[in-house]
Formats: sequence, structure tokens, C-alpha cells
Amino acid sequence: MAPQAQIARRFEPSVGESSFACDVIAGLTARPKRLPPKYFYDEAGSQLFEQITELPEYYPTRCELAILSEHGADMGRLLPSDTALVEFGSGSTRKARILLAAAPAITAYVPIDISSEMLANEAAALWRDHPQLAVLPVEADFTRPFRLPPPVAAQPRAGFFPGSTIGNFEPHEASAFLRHAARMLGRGAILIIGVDLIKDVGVLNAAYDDAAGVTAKFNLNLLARINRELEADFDLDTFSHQAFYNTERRRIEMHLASRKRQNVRICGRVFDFRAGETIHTENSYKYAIESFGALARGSGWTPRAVWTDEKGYFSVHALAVADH
Ligand code: SAH
Ligand code: AVI
Repeated sequence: MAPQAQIARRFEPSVGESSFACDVIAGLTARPKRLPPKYFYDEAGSQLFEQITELPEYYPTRCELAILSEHGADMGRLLPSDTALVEFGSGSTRKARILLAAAPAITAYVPIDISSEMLANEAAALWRDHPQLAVLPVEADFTRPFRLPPPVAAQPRAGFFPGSTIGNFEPHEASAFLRHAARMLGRGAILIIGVDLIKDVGVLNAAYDDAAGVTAKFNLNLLARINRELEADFDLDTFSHQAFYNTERRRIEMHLASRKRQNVRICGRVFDFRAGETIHTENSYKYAIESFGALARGSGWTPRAVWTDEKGYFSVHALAVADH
């Protein structure tokens, strides 16, 4: 058996059903009701997210792919030789593949994701395509403490956090995440991070409420997942997808609105919904380049470089761990 056949080994316990149940019960007991967006990504949700990335309205993926293709070599030159690239929320690994091709300094790749099937499949495919690369996947929730695989302890490490997934955190959570990443990656580390930019409200709203209804399906899949995994009886036809840009808070908000007054059973408990009441399922914060730089500076990082696409819709920042 090839050494990389062990790649699917878990370094931490998986995110179990029990924490899912606890988070769902806590979120639907809170006012306003809310659910954590990390639970979007079961197998069906991960596939729906991949469909979102192909939508004409969803510009972030196309813009970031263009930036990585054009400037990947510049990013690679910031990395020391024999670097281990640690990707937070690796998904399809499509973006990492561009960076790997452009940065020969990378000799190990650590994809981290909460979505177990996607992680295992993508890691295996990546290793097949790059047999010289050490591929060491970690199934973990990156908002909680977890350990990097021991083989990369002795290597310089770089972080990769594309997709503007940082925008799904509240700004104070984004700051905590950046501090945690700096500690984990260590002295001298570089973080390549994708950050979606503030832009025309029409463009933003369309990206999260597409004409084909794929984002609506992605949002509603959260209720389908709760039905599947937590013995719940959400009637998906009685909830509708809402997505809008909140200009004051500089974020897209996604909600699921109950079309009628109703009760829903989850894990033997009953939750009541007023007509029009929403579950807040996701925020996607948008930044100006300067405001993200300020957030990074206040969170243990020094901005080194930033690239944007030709429309100025999306940015990729290179940050270096600040010296103390
Ligand atoms: N990086 C990819 C995927 C972005 S989608 C891209 O840029 O296209 C967000 C990814 O992060 C998904 O693969 C999802 O499963 C993962 N993810 C979301 N929250 C997570 C968490 N708390 N811990 C680990 N992975 C998470
Ligand atoms: C993963 N994350 C950055 C996506 C975003 O744009 O906030 C998730 C998403 N939600 C709806 N569409 C895409």
C-alpha cells in the first residue's frame, strides 16, 4: 500500500451528529433564529456549492481563479523551499491546484475540511495527479482547535484560505481565526487569502439569489440535512430562500423564511415558527482592501501584497506573520 493510501486518516474526531444536534437546538431556540453555515456542507450541500461556483451570477470563483492564474507564480515566490501548504476549507481543491502548479516550493499539501466525502475524494485525486506531493488531509472544523499532521511539523508552513470563506465569519471571529492561524502556521509563515470586495448592490444580490435557484436549493438543503440526520419534519415547500445585501453591515445575509405559522419537530422537540419568521443561515461579509488590511494588522499579520481581478470585484492578499 502506498504511504499516501493512509491519507484519509483522521487526526481529530469528526464533527459528530451530537454537536450538530446541539447547535441546531441552540440556534433555533435563539431569537432571532439562526443556524451555523458550516452545516451547509454535507455531501449534497458540497455538490450544490460546486454548482453555485459555475453560475453566471456567482462572480467570486471566476474572479479568484483568474487572479490565481495570473499571479500564482508571484505568490509562489513568497514561499520558502519545501513549504507545506495548509488549506482551510479546501472543497474541490481547484484553486490549490493552480497554486501548486505555479509554486514549486510546495512539497506537502494539507487540505482541511469539514465535508468528509469531498475531502477524501479530492485528496485521493490530487495525490494521483501529483504523486511527488505529500497529501495529508485533515477532517476538522477549523473554527475549533485541531492539530496539523505530524509530518509537516518540521517544514515551513503557508496558509491558503480562498473563496472569501473568511467573510462567513463575524469580523471578531475573523480576527480570532487569523490569530489562531498565525499561531498554527508559525514564525515567518505566509497566508494567501481570498477576500470578496464591496461592490454594486445589484451584482451582490444576484450572486446570492440566482435565476436558476441553485443558491435557494443550497440554503434549503440545510433543512433537508436536519430532516435526514436529526429526525426532523421540516416541510421544505413551506420555507423560502431570502438573500440581500445589508449595506450598513457590509454583508450579504441569507435567511430561510417560514411561509406560514407552523410547528416543526426536531430530535423529539417542537419549534414554532410565525408566518414570515426567518432562520438566519449565513452572512457573507464584504471588505474594502484597506479595511481587510487593518483587520489583518490587528490580528497578528502584516500585509505583503494584494492582487485583484480586472473589474476589482475580488482580492487575494498575501499576509506574513507579524514579528513581535
Ligand atoms: N475553498 C473552496 C471552497 C469554498 S466553500 C473554494 O474557494 O471554492 C467553503 C468550504 O469550507 C467548503 O468546502 C466547506 O466544507 C468548508 N468549511 C466551511 N466551514 C468549515 C469549518 N468550520 N471547518 C472546516 N471546513 C469548513
Ligand atoms: C463559502 N462561502 C464563501 C460562500 C459565500 O459566498 O459566502 C458560500 C455561499 N453562500 C451562498 N453562496 C455561496
